[in-house]
Amino acid sequence: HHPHRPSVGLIGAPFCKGQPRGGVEGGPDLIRGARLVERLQAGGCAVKDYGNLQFEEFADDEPVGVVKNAKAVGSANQRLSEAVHAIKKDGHTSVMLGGDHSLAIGSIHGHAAAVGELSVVWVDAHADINTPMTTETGNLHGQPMSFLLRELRSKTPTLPNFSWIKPCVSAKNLVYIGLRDVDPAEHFILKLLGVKAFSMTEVDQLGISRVMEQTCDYLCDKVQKPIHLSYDVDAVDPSVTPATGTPVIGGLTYREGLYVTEYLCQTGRLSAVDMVEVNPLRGQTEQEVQSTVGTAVDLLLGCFGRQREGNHAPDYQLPLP
Ligand code: 5AB
Ligand code: MN
Ligand code: MN
Ligand code: MN
Repeated sequence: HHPHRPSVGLIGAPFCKGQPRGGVEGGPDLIRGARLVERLQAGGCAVKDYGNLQFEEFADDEPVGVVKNAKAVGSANQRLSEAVHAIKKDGHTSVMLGGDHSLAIGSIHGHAAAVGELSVVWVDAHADINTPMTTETGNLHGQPMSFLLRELRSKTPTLPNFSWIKPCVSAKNLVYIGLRDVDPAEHFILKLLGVKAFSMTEVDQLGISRVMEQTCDYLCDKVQKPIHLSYDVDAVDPSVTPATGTPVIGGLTYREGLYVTEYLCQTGRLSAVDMVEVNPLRGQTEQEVQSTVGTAVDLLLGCFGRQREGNHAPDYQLPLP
């Protein structure tokens, strides 16, 4: 492989209990089936596939207030946290294939356990920062950031199987891109904590290049921390990624979505990536599923050095006549 390309440690998390719609557990194998590993390798990356995690089932996973499947989500994320921790200790850039976005709890927790302070770039139509007290749906895929932020520690009750979680992200090290469906309580929390957020309005105002410039100026200002990119495919417009659980009109174009990954790649600090919420059962047609999965793969290739201008190996030799 090319020495300047990172090695990728791939972990599949076929988990759906952070939300009510079946199918999202098919994400990891579907993304692998679109030849992710082969295409990363063709681009010069070394890839180690750690396979799919298996998760414990709970017969007695009663709602806690309105919050659903807490035991299953807590347990799955504890396993994922340990897996991502190990992948980082093995020296790879971690790639977690979801599964629903509640998995960001374990992925970010395990990443932070291995590297210490990190920056989080959260690309999503949604802020996923409801607490168990503010959630209206009870779905934990709308709450992961509330368990990870140090500033929200006193605002979140400890759910069953969540006691292992240590909040490990500071609000000043979090940037959102692509927001366009934020609940009132979430909007209050973003303002309360002063979280940096580029909603679709800012993407319209500034253009994606200045959004990324400002994202990195903001995060890079301080020490050069590793970056965790948590990419929800619903950040991209549903005309491009329709096969997802909570599509919202007015999203990033394919090109804007890809630009985010290309830009973060060239910082050289991308240390872990989540690709979540690909749900094959939410596509109306085979074409809708293929467009969603193909985009997810392209976004991951963008994270690992694929450029639209083209690429060639450092040792490329022009064939002679
Ligand atoms: B996703 C909503 N805010 O809390 C909630 O897809 C939607 O991981 C959450 O971003 C969407 O249920 C979760 C209404
Ligand atoms: Mn090579
Ligand atoms: Mn999300
Ligand atoms: Mn979302």
